[in-house]
Amino acid sequence: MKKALFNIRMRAAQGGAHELGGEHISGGERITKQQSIQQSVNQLLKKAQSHPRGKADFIQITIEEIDSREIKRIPQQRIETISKLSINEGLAAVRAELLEEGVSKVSIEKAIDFIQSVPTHRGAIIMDAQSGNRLDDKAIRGVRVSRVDWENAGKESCSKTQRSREARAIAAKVAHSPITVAELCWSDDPDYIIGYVSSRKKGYRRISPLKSIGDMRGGRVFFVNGPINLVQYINYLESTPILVRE
Ligand code: WAQ
Ligand code: MG
Repeated sequence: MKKALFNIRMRAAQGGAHELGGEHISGGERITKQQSIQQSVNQLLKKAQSHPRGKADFIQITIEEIDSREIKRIPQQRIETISKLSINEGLAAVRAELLEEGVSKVSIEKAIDFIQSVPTHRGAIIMDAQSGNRLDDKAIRGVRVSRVDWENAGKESCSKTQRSREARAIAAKVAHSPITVAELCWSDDPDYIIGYVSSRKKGYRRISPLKSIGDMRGGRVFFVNGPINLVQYINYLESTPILVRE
């Protein structure tokens, strides 16, 4: 018998729904079995309701069955930790890692500028790794990576490690696409100053600090070498169900 799996996703905003101009507070993704739906919904609701970015007045939780035959299982990435003493040194490490991935200096600066700008986007932007031009047309919504989780999700412990786990699941899915050159991310949560550079070849490099406590700016950039099939790439990121092996 085929075991049904469900994708659960949450988005929360303040000042109304995102599409009505509300400010993004939080989002989350789970893939769970039928019997764990309630637990996952509770976890995501708790995340939305007790978020350091502020009080959400719009929360949407979507539950969708996914065909377990469509699910791909992929390996997790190698993790490296780069800890620096200052934000400037942290950002210098980001620049060095991205240069090694073949991302141009122009693109690197545009990506950092983008993540340091407001308003915060709900999803990621897709950027040409050479020109630094933004390639997607998703405006402030950005591209939301969905349908991704750890293979044995639901067993995680505290919320501190949970944040890194969620980020590593997203990064593994993004890096698994041959279209992705590299990803740059840091949190938009004011209490979390660690970010990462990730790629299929070199894995997941946690880098800190990339901002100061209290800073609400953060975001994600996926670098690609153009021209790409944008529709196919976004479809993979949003819709292909992926479980990351522990
Ligand atoms: N798909 C695309 N972009 C997303 C997604 C998603 N599913 N979720 C978040 N983003 C974008 C969005 O612009 C957010 O503003 C930004 O990324 C940051 O999201 O190992 O917590 O969920 O300790 O705040 C890095 C962990 C944590 C480093 C990153 O991101 C480590 C984090 P957040
Ligand atoms: Mg956040």
